[in-house]
Amino acid sequence: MTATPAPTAAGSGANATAAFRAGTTRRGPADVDQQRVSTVAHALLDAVHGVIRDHEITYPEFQAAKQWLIDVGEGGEWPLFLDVFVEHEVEQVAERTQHGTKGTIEGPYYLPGQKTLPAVTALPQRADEKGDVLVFTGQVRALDGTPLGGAEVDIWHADADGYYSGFAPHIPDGNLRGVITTDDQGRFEITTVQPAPYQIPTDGPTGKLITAAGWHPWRPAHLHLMVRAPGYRQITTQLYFHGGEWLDSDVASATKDELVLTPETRPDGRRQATYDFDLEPA
Ligand code: MBD
Ligand code: FE
Repeated sequence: MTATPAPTAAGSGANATAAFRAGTTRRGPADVDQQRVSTVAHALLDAVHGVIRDHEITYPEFQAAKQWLIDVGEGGEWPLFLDVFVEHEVEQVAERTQHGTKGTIEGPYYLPGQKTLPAVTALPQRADEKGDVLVFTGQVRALDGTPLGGAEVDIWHADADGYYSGFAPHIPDGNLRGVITTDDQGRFEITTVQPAPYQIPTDGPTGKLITAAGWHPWRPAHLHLMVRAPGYRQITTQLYFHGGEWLDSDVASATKDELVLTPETRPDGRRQATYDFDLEPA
């Protein structure tokens, strides 16, 4: 049987709700001090009230917004919506205190506990995995240049059709995901395939808002990474591709000039890209 891969929102954006719940321990506790809650909740409501006044929101519009909010929750798309339209601002605040390699948003499709792999490796992939071969090399080091052997490069990315394993039912679990340990010089060489741009599922409430507003639903092609070493602050980031479509208009507003790879085509036809990660002390 040849099924055309056509994951619906229920098969991707919605699954991110279960993945988010499972990740509670990884994220640490939020500040729930009463004064903090009161200040932030007031500021948020003030902002909403301001929009209503400034744009003279009508009753039908208010009720349509209420229905849409209900739909996002019932469709399990809060992680998708919030990571696309809000997370970048939280990350910008975090960035104020971060040195070394730039971070960017995690997004909704990280899954912990993937296969551990040696410094020179290929990511788990299907025998007939579609797409151009991409060899991603680099070095993990401290801010002072010390190579960090035994560091972890936790990588995940979409396939050549733009779908993520664990969130699209036709892809085997763990596909194009892995946790690489660097060699004693902090180096790694990961063979994988070039990911495609990612399209926000158009059949769910997030996609419906995007369509209703006449926006586009695309993220440029990207690799997701967490890079960690004991005693250093973990970096969560993404790497993009020079000349890639949507690089200048990411729907998730998560690109940064410092995070763009320029792959070279080797004589054997494979594309090779290099990026070094600089971690600051924890
Ligand atoms: C993605 O692949 C992604 O990286 C983000 C941030 C949001 C939705 C899908
Ligand atoms: Fe992504």
